[in-house]
Amino acid sequence: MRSNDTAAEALQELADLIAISGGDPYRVRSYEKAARAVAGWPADLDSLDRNGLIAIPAVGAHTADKLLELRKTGHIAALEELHAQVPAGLRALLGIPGLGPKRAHQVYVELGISSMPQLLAALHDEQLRHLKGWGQISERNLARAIRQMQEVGGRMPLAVALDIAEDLVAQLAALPQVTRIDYAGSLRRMRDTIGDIDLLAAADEDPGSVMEHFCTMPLVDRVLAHGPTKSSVVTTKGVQVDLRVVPAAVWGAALQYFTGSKAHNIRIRELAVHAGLKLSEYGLFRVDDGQLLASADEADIYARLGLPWIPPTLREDRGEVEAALDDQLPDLVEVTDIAGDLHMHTDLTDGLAGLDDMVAAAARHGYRYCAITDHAPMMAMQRMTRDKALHQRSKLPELTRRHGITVLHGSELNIGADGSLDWDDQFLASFDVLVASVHSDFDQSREEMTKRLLAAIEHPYVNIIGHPTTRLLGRRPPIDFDVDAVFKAAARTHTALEINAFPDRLDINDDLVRRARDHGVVFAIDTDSHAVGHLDYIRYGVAVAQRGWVAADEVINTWPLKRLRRFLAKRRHCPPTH
Ligand code: DGT
Ligand code: CA
Ligand code: CA
Ligand code: ZN
Repeated sequence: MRSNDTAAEALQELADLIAISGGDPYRVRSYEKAARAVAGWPADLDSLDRNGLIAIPAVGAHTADKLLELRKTGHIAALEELHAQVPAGLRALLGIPGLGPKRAHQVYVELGISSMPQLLAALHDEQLRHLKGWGQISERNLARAIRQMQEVGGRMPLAVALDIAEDLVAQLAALPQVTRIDYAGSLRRMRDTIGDIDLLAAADEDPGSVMEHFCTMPLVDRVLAHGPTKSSVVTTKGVQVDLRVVPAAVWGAALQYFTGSKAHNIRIRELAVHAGLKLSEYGLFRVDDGQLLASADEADIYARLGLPWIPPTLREDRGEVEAALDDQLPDLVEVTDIAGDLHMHTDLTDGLAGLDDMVAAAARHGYRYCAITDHAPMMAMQRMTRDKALHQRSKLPELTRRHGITVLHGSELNIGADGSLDWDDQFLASFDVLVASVHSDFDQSREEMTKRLLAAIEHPYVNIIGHPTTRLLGRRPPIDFDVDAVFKAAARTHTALEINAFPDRLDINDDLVRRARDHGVVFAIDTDSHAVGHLDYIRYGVAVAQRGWVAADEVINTWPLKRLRRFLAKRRHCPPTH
């Protein structure tokens, strides 16, 4: 983990614990802001001296000293003190949307609740509605929020699992006995949430020592099983990791087997059986004489079954085996196909980095273009104005020259409860690109929500619908709307749907992407970056697109600038009819 992430986590925890213990809200906010700033800061924190730390926005002298203390001693004394005061289970309750630190403090002080089971019991007994400032509605909302959290179960977001897995893979790869190492399972298939992490290593000499090393790594909290070829551990963060060690000669068969999905493997094994073959994690064998046909290389196994290699992101038994048999596998979009990011924020609204830094970062990614899409005024907390937008626009030509990347001027509009948008149509027409998103009134009826989205899609100046379902993994369910009606309208009006790559959004998800494709919708894979480092999230958006069978040509931000501009300008000449 980057030292910035560790530090941000400590600051956020400090903020949470001060809030729960009823401390100064000003201090809470300032630690929260500092946590976000540190996480998004491009330079490695460990490389900065005290002045360098203070130069980070929202980090003052006081916070800088805390960060230095953390670096020197490995902990922050003030945080340790709070740990001793606040029951461990209480902080976990903060993760429940709608509870928040104030109410967590209240339920702890007034009802003695400091864990999820206690909270569920209090909900069951209808105790919460009687607390000051609550009532039946708050109680019902809390119950609903908890149900939503439980639906995600113990699964973690893809990005969290990938960070841990890449760290472990790098550590194990350093062992001389390990000749190959990779992650398999749902992680290799890049599902949006991951149950547990499956690692596969090849080692011909002393595999036991690889296991020994794995089970005693510093980030291991508990060992669930420790065997000669398979071990399972739980990390200090509560994540289960399985490691299997196999001989290099069966690497391909084992990788194929442990990548899954189970449903895909069942289909593949059926094919084998029909051909008089037997497939297992040890290889592909002929049934009659037991002859081994393939095992070292994954692609060989598919080839021996008469199939092209099937990309892991497709292995869900959603038609990929039939498509492979017919030689009709899609030519999937790849990260290297992305020519620009069309959804980026700056510190003019709620981003952390300035305009120049964001554009420079997009240029460093090798993009040919990017769009700056700061929030529009309807989100009142963003304090956007027409003048600010125009001033921002005036700086773009110079940035385009300086960084050698075309900077489009956009905005992320808010789709109001009635489907209306920010600003007047004349002003809207002056932007290069407009993203429109739902940011409020999530609880509308299906009819209202459908009408609302259709209104935005029908608006001739709206190019992209941002994070269309507004879901937040484990925190907010998707909004409810008539998916087919919305996708049909998007296809007809040439309005792209966003595949938002931000790790806790991944919105729309793979199933919806697939369904939108069937309607002929085109997509924009965007990061919704609020900091320089967020541009790297593009890989998660591309993974969702691949899982939805999307080819590069169906993604508007793979297109050359000229074609993109034609798409964006398409309906600008016909004035809105409302
Ligand atoms: P997850 O961990 O819930 O996100 O999903 P997976 O797909 O990683 O599932 P996991 O960890 O239970 O197993 C990893 C892979 O191992 C799975 O994708 C396919 C393979 N596998 C595990 N159990 C079976 C089984 O009973 N039959 C078959 N064919 N494959 C299995
Ligand atoms: Ca797994
Ligand atoms: Ca597993
Ligand atoms: Zn948004």
